[in-house]
Amino acid sequence: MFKKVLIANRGEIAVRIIRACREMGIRTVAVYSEADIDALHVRVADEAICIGSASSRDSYLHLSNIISSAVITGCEAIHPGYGFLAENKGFAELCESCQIKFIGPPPEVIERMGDKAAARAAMISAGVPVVPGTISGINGQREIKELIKKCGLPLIVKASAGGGGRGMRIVRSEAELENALRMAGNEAEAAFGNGEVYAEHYIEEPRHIEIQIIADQYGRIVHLGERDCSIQRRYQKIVEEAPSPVLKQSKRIAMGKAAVKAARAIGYISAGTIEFLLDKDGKFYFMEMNTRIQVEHPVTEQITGIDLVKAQIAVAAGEKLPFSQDDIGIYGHAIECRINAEDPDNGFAPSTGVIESYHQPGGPGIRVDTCVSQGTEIPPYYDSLIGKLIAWGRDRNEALARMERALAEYDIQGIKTTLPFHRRVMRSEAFRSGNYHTGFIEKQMNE
Ligand code: MV4
Repeated sequence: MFKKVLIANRGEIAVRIIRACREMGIRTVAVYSEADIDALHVRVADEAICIGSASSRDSYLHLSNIISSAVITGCEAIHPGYGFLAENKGFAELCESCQIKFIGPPPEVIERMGDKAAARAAMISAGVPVVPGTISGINGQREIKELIKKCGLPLIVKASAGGGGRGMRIVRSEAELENALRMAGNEAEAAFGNGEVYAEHYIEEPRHIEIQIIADQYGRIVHLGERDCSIQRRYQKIVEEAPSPVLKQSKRIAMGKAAVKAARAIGYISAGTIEFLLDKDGKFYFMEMNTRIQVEHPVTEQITGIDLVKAQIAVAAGEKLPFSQDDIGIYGHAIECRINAEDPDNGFAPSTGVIESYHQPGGPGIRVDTCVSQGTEIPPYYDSLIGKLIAWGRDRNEALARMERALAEYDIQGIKTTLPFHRRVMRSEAFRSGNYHTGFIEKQMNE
């Protein structure tokens, strides 16, 4: 096992990873920007190194400063968390060339899944269901009629380098297609320096259901069930739950098998997530693969009892997965609310400043993963996620009741947060019934 690991991240996920390391007897090195000198991840790590000024580009995204910090402190591995360098192939390669283990999949796998058209092509070869559409990226001469025949209307044009909803265009009539291709291509070129786009049939009001997998170096790949992440706003997840309130056991098994097949086909190692769209007929299609630990991993941990971050570190250190598919059980139900420093009454605008008073919930079935407390200053430079509230219950009703109880206890003063919005979501008929889709927030929560 590693003796010392550097955590190339900040916020709640850095704290989460440091906790896993401590339980495993691994020493930790935090890195921080000048804006994070008083941050919790700096305080709870064994050592900490300042890597640059507040701007992410000069600190948490600064490859050489981070690598140098790992080298001079004698770290054998780097955990990138999510965001920042977690899906940066160049960073994973740099780690490898410095004989530092990158806690994540091989660089080629990061690259392949980062190209959404290439990922789609890989899934077709692997026999994993994808939405009808183009085989790979489309460039230059695009045959409009041919595309419509392949995809069917409505269709969606996506950027190969995109993901998470950036650079997409929905097309409802043949007349719109040419313009959409050009616009999406230009947008993608400007945003990613890569104008390649591809097209798929557009599935109306789908559910977003993703399967967590974990794979070791010896070919053992296990899935840990699904998370339903259909409660999103502008492609940002807000609430996640596991298991999905609508998935039948036979479908769960089929999606788990498809996810394992996908992971095996691309030589996946580490923790990863296969995202699927589920249509109204209950058919599922591969959408994207995320090659990192995700924000919403705790709901899976709560219902399986598996510590995903510890498992991820163990397989990176060359250990065999200590459990097989038959050992995985699903116990009860978990819901996660993302607590963002945003003002839901003002278009979810980021809210910065000092937390004047802070009281967090506890008690049966409640888990809070956070990096803030009374007196914490929320800087304007980074993601607005300040914590995650996770409720577990023996069934969905108990998890929901605990979540409502915990949301009522949670009190944060001094900045605006998404807490009031979550209280409304939990009260809504659509959420309570479990019968919601990815258009829920836009459709139902507009007062
Ligand atoms: C789709 C789709 C319907 N059909 N692809 C949005 C984010 C990006 N990861 C892909 N997205 C979608 N792709 C096809 N063929 C609908 C969405 C989509 C969506 C997906 C997941 C969660 C929320 C969403 C909200 C709007 C659209």
